[in-house]
Amino acid sequence: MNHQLIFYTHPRSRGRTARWMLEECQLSYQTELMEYGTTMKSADYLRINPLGKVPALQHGEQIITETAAICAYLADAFPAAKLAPPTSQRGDYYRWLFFAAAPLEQAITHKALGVTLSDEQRGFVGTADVAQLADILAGHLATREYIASDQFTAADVYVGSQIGFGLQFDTLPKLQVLQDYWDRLSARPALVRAAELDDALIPNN
Ligand SMILES: N[C@@H](CCC(=O)N[C@@H](CS)C(=O)NCC(=O)O)C(=O)O
Repeated sequence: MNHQLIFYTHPRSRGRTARWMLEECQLSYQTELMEYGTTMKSADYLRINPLGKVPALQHGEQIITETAAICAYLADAFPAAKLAPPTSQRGDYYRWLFFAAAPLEQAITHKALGVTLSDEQRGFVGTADVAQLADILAGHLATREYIASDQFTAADVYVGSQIGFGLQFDTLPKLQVLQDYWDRLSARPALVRAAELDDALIPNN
């Protein structure tokens, strides 16, 4: 698939995770910088993402929104990067990608907003207490280097980003296993490169 990649993002957004994934794949791509409230809500961009949110990725005729989906898509579209396990061994890969995209993200968001759900509401929304989710992640990561296989995959990009942001913004408990995992990931050259590219786009940085 030799199509042009167009990456719609803002340097202070979940787009940082998608850029990390693009850099892990060592891809050339065009960055379209979108601004909150203006170009993100323009008619042109709403044709890319009707939610008017970033990140989004255009690859030929494919348009992908949702950061977890962008990570999974790139791993499949560019197999040379070896960022997805073989199809028959994707149990942990899908499990933890979706765990981070749904219950974990919901719980982190509730914590950031100071929203406390009743037990009944929690059952309905399909998430749990952020401390319980952090314990589950830490239990899984206690005996392994990477989340979904014995090698680094796109699931580490996405789950790792959620953990990294959670530790940075105090929305996840600072468990040593999570900190150690994040320390291992944040030393990766692709993440360092992605962060430099995004930071350079932040005015007065
Ligand atoms: N579920 C989406 C969420 C995307 C999202 O909420 N992006 C925020 C920035 S982190 C955004 O673009 N907000 C702009 C707005 O809602 O106007 C994902 O995982 O990519």
